[in-house]
Order: sequence, then structure tokens, then C-alpha cells
Amino acid sequence: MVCTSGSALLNYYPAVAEAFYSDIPLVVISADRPSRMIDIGDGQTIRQENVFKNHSLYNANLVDGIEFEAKNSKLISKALKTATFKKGPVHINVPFDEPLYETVDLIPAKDITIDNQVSTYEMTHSFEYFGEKWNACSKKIILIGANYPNQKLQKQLIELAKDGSVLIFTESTSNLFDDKFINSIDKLIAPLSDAEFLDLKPEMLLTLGGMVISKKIKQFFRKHKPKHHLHVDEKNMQNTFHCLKFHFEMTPTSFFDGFLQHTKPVISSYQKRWLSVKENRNVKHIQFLKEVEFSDLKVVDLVLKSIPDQAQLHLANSSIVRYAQLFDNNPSIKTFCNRGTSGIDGSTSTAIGAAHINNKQTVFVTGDISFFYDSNALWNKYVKNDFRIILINNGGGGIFRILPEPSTTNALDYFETPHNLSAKHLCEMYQFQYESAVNEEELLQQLKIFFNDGKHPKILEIFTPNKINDKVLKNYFKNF
Ligand SMILES: Cc1ncc(C[n+]2csc(CCOP(=O)(O)OP(=O)(O)O)c2C)c(N)n1
Repeated sequence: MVCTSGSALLNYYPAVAEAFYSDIPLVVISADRPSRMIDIGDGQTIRQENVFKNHSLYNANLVDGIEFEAKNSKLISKALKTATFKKGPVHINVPFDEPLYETVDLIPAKDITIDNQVSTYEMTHSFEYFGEKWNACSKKIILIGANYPNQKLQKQLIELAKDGSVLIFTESTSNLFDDKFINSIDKLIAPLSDAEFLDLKPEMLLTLGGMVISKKIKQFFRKHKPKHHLHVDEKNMQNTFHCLKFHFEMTPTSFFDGFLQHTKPVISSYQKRWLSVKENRNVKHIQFLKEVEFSDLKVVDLVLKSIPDQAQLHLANSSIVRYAQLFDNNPSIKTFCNRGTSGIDGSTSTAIGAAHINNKQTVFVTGDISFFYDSNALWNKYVKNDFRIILINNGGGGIFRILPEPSTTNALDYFETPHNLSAKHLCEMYQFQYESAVNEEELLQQLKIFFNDGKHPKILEIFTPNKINDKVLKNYFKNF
């Protein structure tokens, strides 16, 4: 990302923080004035050096002047290497003295070599040691957070799932699929009694991937701490449940390359028992959704079923990302969400950026507050014609009606931020094709043709009744 000096740079902060917590290589290059021009009353100047210090991996503060070329080259090289190999945001601040325009016709390009730095990590214990511990447990859970689609990892996990003592928990953003995986964590655990939770409690927990969406699973592991918690990640040591014992600083696939050679199946009824609970929940889920009235839950069901195969699906940090966890994902669809900091400020921008380099269709599903908050994202000449936005407009931040705290206090108005806006005029302004639906019949009609080719990108705005959405969701969980 490249910008001029001043507050332009500060506008990048949410994206920098997201990249920091989502391990996304991101290079920010900002123009600046020489340090002697800062804080003396000159225009459009702020303190830019190290401005992202708390959420960046490296800050290259270049120095103005041709005599510093070698020094600046080194700083730039280090910044690019860090972003690429340590996977995160870096900031290159570039001060310029006046005259600022038409000073150079050609920038002499220099090769900046980025050699592949393979980190050498030494394990304190061997795979054999962990294999023995693993084989001694009859209840094991592998929990996977946000994960980039990875066929090899999927195969390794399918192999592990052949062991009756292993349960594999995934989320929509894990992008991993198998019938034996428990892909809908909240649906499984939300209705459990204390005794059932104790029954589910594993002796060993292995976690992989980034942020976990399910709050319920976090509460569960924090309350019922497993004896051993192992985390595999080449970079981060997330002690999410306050009981982490070992961190393997490597990719999950290289971990399993070594680890699987030392594991053997253990006789246990653990997996069978919980997969039958999963089956049972799915039967009730289908029954409930057949009869449920028009609501956010029903809309999510119909929308997710209609997304074309192979599409890339982006979810906003609205309640959609939580609702999506309750449904089976289409394995041909890759699912993403900005869960590094879970901001509502940039989901549309992210989806549009991702669509630009995706040769398949990109579909973005969002709530209204997230959508209107980031509507500047539509002001962009690179929006592809096959890009589709599904906007579930429930007239405010519906998520706050679902959470018990705001909905039982007088704070709901401030949390929910009710409004009567519609995306219709934005569509006219930014030349999106606008469609809408206010009931199930209209929605089904629209979904049949919404993903077809068109001359413009399209938005389908679905109006849902905000007063019943939370009750529907409560009844859904009661149904189990
Ligand atoms: C930048 C930022 N500000 C505030 C929040 C807190 N927040 C989380 S969800 C939400 C409301 C989302 O509303 P909407 O997009 O309409 O989705 P709904 O909950 O109705 O599905 C807010 C304000 C946030 N996550 N990020």
C-alpha cells in the first residue's frame, strides 16, 4: 500500500493491525518530509516514523539524501524480507525534501535479493516423545482456526481421523473438509450439560491455524483445561486457553510429516459417540430450517446453498460469520474473513481486493453496519463485473440482540445503532446492479439468477425483520 504523508497513513492502521494478527505479508510505503520539517507548523506533516510500531514486524525509516542510498537499500531489503518470510506488516517511511515534483524521470531500479530464509527450529523433545504421549490418550481433540486451503493438510487430518480416539474440530474459515470432522462446533456443544462437557473434555488438545471464531469452544477449554495443549504454528504461540504446554514452531504439514510416523490408532468410543451426536444435531437442524420463518438464519441457509461451486466466499464481521458456522460448507468454496482483529472496517475492501486477483467468482456476504461503514470500498475502478455482494439488512447491528448483555440492558440502542438506510442509492452512484428481496419467495427468485453474468457487479439487499432474528436463533438452539 502506498500513500502520501499525514493522516492518509493513519487510515492504514486497521489493515496493518489485521495483517499483524492474520500473518499477512503487507508492505506500507508512505511519503514523508525530512525530520527537520516535522512539528514546526508545516502542512500535512505528522510523526510518521514507527507509527505502526506496536503492530508491525519492522519499520524502515529511510533517510533523505542521495548519500544515504546504500543505507536505505539495506533498510528496504530488510523490510521486504521481513514481510515475506515472517509474514506480517512492515512500514517503509520515505522522507522527501522539496522540490517534490518532476525531480526524476527514471528511478534506477536495483535488484533487492530476497533469499529464502528457512528458520532452523530445534525441538526440545522428539516426535517420538509426543507420539508416545498421544498414543497413551483415549480422548484427543484437534482444533483448527483460520487456515488457508491446503490439500496436504486435509489428507493428513483425514488420516488422523481414522483413529477412534481423535475428534477434529473445524470452522468455516478452516477450509478443511471430511465427514468425520466436526465442522459445526457451536451446534455440537451449545446444548451440552456440565456432565456432557466433562465427557467431551480431551486429555490432549492439538491446535493449528489462526484465530478461532467459536466463543463457546474457547469457554469450554478455558473451563475444562486439557492436561496437554500443543500448538503448531511456524510463528505464533497462541496460549488461547491459558494451558499451553508445547509450541511447535513449524508449519502444520511439516509437523504431521514427522508426527504421523509415531502415532497409532487407539481403541476408543470417543469419536463414535460424538459423531453420532453430530448426526443427531444435523437431523434436527434440517427439520428446524424447513419450518423456520423468514429471518437472518433462514436467509443465511438459502444464501449459502446458492453460492456457485468454486467461488471464493468472503464473510464480513457481522453475525454472518457466526451464522455460517452452523452450516455445512461446500468443499469447493474457499472461505475467508478478517478475523485477525474482527473489524467491521474493511471487509468489503478485502473482498474487492481479493476478487481482483481471483479468476473465479468472489461472493461477499455482509451485514448492513459493516457494509455502510466500508462503503468507500465500492469507490474503486477495479471492481470486477462478476463480483457479488449479498447484504443482509436487518436495520442495525443484529449481533447485539443475540448477545445476552446488551439486549437485557438499556444499552441496546447504542450498540445496535438502528437506521433506515438502503444500498440502492450507493448502487446508482457506484454503478452496481441493485436487486432486493423482502421475503423468502422473492429471495429464492433472486438467487436463481443473481450469480449469472452481468454488465456490472451486483448487490442483492435482503431486508430481514430485526425484532425476530434473535428469537429465531434462540429457538434454533433450544430445538437441540
Ligand atoms: C471497527 C469496528 N468497530 C466496531 C466493531 C464492533 N462490532 C462488531 S459487530 C458490529 C455490528 C455489525 O453489524 P452488521 O454488520 O449490521 O451485522 P449484523 O450483526 O446485523 O449481522 C459492531 C459495531 C468492530 N468489530 N469493528
